[in-house]
Amino acid sequence: MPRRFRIDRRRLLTGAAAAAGAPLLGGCDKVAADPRARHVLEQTEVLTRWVQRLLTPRTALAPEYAEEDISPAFKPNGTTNPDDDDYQDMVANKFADWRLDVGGLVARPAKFTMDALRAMPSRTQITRHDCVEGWSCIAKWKGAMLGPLLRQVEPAPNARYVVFHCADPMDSESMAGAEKYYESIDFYDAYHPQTILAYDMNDAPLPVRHGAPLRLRVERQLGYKMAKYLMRIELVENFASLGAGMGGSWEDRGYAWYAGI
Ligand SMILES: Nc1nc2c(c(=O)[nH]1)N[C@H]1C(S)=C(S)[C@@H](COP(=O)(O)O)O[C@H]1N2
Ligand SMILES: [Mo]
Repeated sequence: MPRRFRIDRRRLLTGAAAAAGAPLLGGCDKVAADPRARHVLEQTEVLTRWVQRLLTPRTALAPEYAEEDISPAFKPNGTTNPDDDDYQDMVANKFADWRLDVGGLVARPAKFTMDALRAMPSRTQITRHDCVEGWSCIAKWKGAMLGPLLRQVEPAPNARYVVFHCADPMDSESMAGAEKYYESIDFYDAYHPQTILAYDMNDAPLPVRHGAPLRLRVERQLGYKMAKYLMRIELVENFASLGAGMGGSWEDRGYAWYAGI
């Protein structure tokens, strides 16, 4: 178990204790006087995450299904064919030149070919994808487990989040500037056994509409966290330098960063 887990576990318990005590104190002033509690109260989202994690074991798996449960037609959503010249060149070249670039706060930055990823520890899982828009589909996913990949690049002690940079430009009507889809998760989810970088869907290479050549599966969260068209993974200490600073393209537009289900 990585050391980070033990640290976060302690933080989790401290935070939950502060949160649980908050309503009993009656007055907000008292709560606000405790810097730890104030921190919790200022971040309701962090609180939700803590409570959820207290109620479900950290290692709990998302439900898995049988082959016969697989949806005959899995709905593609969001970007289904990135409007990006570099990406289209890769499609034309069958992704022969594609590499997954892993860097940021790591001791050993690396570029992974698809062959290298396919040779890494993998997991296959039949899971249900829940989109925030209200639909669900079940599929079988196979991919490289993110945990072993991260251990290989050696996260720096101050790395707190794993950021996924995608190939597709976000529609910039709602926000200024040319920005590409990005998402982030913390190390709880990064080291979760069902968190994989999926290259196969239903026993075939991931099709373009579902994120070829590689997409994230983070099974205990909603669909928008599952970044498709992965190009680069970056370990960071915070989100300040990314987009509008909320940790993801949809988060920058008001969605919750922690989308637990
Ligand atoms: N790069 C990228 N990843 C993305 C999206 C996107 O538009 N671009 N849409 C998200 C949303 S909202 C959902 S529900 C799922 C859809 O995945 P699917 O196309 O395989 O159904 O991808 C998520 N990941
Ligand atoms: Mo979604």
